[in-house]
Amino acid sequence: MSKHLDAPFHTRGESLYVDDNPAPDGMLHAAVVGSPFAHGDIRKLDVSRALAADGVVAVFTAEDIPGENEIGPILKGEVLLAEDKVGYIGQPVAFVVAKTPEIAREAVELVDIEVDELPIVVDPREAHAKGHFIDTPRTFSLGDVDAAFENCDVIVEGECEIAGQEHLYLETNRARAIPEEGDRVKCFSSTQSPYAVQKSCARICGVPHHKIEIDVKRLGGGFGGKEDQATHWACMVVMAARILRKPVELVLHRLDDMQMTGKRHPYSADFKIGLREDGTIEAFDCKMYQNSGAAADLSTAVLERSLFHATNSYAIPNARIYAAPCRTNLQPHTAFRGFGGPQAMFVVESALAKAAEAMGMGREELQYENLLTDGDVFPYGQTVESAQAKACWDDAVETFDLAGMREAVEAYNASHDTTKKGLAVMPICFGISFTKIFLNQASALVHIYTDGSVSVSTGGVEMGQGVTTNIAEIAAAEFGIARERCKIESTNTTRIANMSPSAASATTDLNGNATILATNEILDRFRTMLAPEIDCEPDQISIVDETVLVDGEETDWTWEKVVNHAYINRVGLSAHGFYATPGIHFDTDEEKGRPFAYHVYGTAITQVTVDCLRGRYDIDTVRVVHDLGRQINEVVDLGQIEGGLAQGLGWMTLEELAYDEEGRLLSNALSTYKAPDVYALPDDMQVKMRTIDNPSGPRGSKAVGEPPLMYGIGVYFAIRDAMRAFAERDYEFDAPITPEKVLMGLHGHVLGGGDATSVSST
Ligand code: MTE
Ligand code: LUZ
Ligand code: MOS
Repeated sequence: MSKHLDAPFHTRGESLYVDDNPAPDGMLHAAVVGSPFAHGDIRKLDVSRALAADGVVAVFTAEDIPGENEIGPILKGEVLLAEDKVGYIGQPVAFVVAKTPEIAREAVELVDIEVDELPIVVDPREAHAKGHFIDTPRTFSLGDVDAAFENCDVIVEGECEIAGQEHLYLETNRARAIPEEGDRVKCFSSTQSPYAVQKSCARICGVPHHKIEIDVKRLGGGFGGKEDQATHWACMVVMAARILRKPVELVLHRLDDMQMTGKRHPYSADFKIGLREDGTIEAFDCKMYQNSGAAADLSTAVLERSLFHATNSYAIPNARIYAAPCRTNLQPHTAFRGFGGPQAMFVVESALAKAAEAMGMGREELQYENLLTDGDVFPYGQTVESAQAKACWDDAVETFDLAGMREAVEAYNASHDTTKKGLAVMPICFGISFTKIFLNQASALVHIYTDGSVSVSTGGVEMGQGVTTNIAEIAAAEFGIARERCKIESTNTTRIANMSPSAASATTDLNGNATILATNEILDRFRTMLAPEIDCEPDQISIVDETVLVDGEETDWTWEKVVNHAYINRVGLSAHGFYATPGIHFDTDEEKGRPFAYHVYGTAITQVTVDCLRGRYDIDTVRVVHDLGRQINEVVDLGQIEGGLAQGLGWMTLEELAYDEEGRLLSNALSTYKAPDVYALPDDMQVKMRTIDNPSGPRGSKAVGEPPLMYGIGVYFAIRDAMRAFAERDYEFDAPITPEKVLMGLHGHVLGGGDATSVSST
C-alpha cells in the first residue's frame, strides 16, 4: 500500500506551513482586536494609545479599508472590521501591525472600545420567536404530511438540542502577505478556499482579482473551519502589506482563534413522526432552528444541507422539513465536516429512537424496515439510485454478528446492576456535490517535463485529507507511470482560476476528474504522434508500467522516450482540463431537483459500557461497513473513515462548548474544551469497505471525507440504550451526552440537580 504523500514530511517534522518558510526581511506582525462585547453600538474606538506604543507600526480600523468593507461569501452585509456595531465577542474591530508578534498582541490591549450595549440572544429558539433571521426560512416537502398523520397508528413528538463543535485544527488560522512590484500582493494563506480569499482581498483593497495571488501549500487541518473563515486574516495582512509596503504576517493565538471563529452550528429541533403498527414510517414533520451566529457566513448553505439530509437513510413518503437560520450573538458559525447534515440526521435518529421506545419495538428493527431502496424519492425530489443502505446494513449485521452482539449485551446487562452495555446501529446516507450547483466545477493544469517527470496543479487544497496523494495516484494511473514521477504543486490562484473551495468531500472527485481530462488530452496527442511511428491506429495504443503497448503487446517505446520524442517534434507537453459535474440541478422555488451526483452509504455498529452510578462510559467498539467506489489509495480512505468517526464520537460525547451569560466563550482552550484522545476512542475499531464501481468518481472512486463523521451519532444512541437498560425512562435528546449528563439523566431526580439540560450550555 502506498503511503500518504505527506507522511514522511509530517513524521520528520519537515512539512512547511505558512509561517515555516523563512521570514522575508523586515516582516511585520499583526494581532487582532476583538470586540469585548457581544452586542451593541460602538460609541468610541480609540487606537491612539496602541499606536503610540513602542514597536507598533500601524493600527487599522474599518475606516482604513481602501475598498469595500465586505467579506460575505453568500449574502452581502458581512464586514471585515466592525463599523458602528458589534454582534459577538471576538468580532474583529481593528488590527495592530507591529515589529514583533508580542508587541502586536500587547498593543491590542491598548485599544479603547466603548459600546452602548444591547440585549443579547444566544438561543436559536428565542431568536426564532423574535424573528431574528439571517435569511428566509425554507421548507422541503413531499407527499401530504397532514393527511398522512391522520392515518398513522402511532404518533410521537419530541425535541432535540444539538451542540456545536470546535474545529480544533492543529494549525490555527494564519496568513502571510508579501508586497510585489506595482500594487500586487502575494499571500500565503491557510485556507480551504484560495479563490474566496483572493476575491475578498481584492474587494477589501479595491483592486481587480489578478492583482492578488494566493498560494496554499497545505493546511494543518481545516475540517470546514477554513472554508470561509480563513478569509478575514488574509484580508488583513494583504491590506496592511499593500498600505505599508512591507511583508505582514498574522498567526492567530489559539485563544483568539477559538474566540473569534465560528464553529459547527448548534441546532434546536422539534419533530413529530407517524408510523403504522408494523413500523413503517408514514409521516415526518420536523422543524430545525439553526444557531447561525451573528453573521451569515455559510449558514444558509449549511441549512440547505440540513434540509437535504433530514431523512438520512430512510424512505419517508410524507415529509415536511422546515429550517430557519436564526441570528444570535455568537460567532458566525460555519462549515464543519458534514455541513448541517449531522445535525439533521441526529433529529431523525432521535425520532426513530423515540418511536421505537413508544412502540416497544427494537430501534434496529424500525430503522431497517424503513431503509432506502432504489426508486424511493428523497423529499427534494431526487430518485434513489444504486442505494447501498440495505446492502451495507446487511453486510454489517453479518460481518460483525449483530445478533450475537445484542445477545451478549443482554446477557451482560442481566448479570450487572450498576454497569450496563448499550448498542446502536447508525446508517448513513450523504449526498455528494456542492448543493450550490455552480460550485461543482474544477480545473487542472498538467505539465510533463522532458525527463518524464510530471507536475500537476489543481484547485484542490491539501488539509491532511490526502487530496494530493489521490491526485498523484490518479495522474500516475492515467499516464501509466510510477507515482513518484508525479509532483502535486501548491494550490495557486495564478495556475488555477476561480476554484471552488476544497469542501463538500468533492475535492478529489472534481479535481481528479479535471486531472483526467488534462492527462487524456496529452495522451491523445501521444497516440496521434506514435501511431505512424509504430504503424498502428491511435486507439490501439496504451501506456502501462511506463511502456507503450499496442493492443496489449509491449513495444520498445518507454515513457521517457515518448516524452522526449514529443518534445523534439514540438508536441505540447502541457494541458489544462476543465470538469463540471454533469446531470445535477436544483430549483429553489420548487425545492426539487437532482442536486447530488450520487450518495455515500454505510452502517456503523457501536457498543458502549456505561457506569450507571458515576455516569462514566467507555466505547467498547465501533464496527463499520462503508460504501466506497474503487479505492484510489487505501491508506487515505482508512484515515478518513477513522478520523471522521473519531470526530463524530467527540462531537456526540465529550466536546462541549460553554459560554457565559455575556456570550463569551468559556471553553476557549484545550484545557477547557475536551477533544477525544486515544483513550476516549474505542479499543476495537473495525472498518470494512464495500468497493463498488462509481461511474461519477475519478477512476470509479467515491468521495470519503465527510460521511464517516456521521457514524459517530451511533454512540449517542448506544449510551441511551445502556441508560434505558438501567432505568427505562424517556431521556432527553440533548447532545453531547457528556458523562455529567448521563449522571444527571439517570439520577438527576434524586440528586436534585434538575434534568440534564440544566448542566448543558448553548
Ligand atoms: N481530513 C483531514 N485530515 N483534515 C481535514 O481538514 N476536512 C474534512 C475531510 N477530511 C479534513 C479531513 C472535510 S470538512 C472535508 S469537506 C473533506 O475532508 C475535504 O476534502 P475532500 O473533498 O478531499 O474529501
Ligand atoms: N460547502 C458548500 C460544503 O459550499 N456547499 C456544500 O454543499 C457543502 N457541503 C458539504 C461541505 N461543505
Ligand atoms: Mo468540509 S465542511 O466541506 O470543509
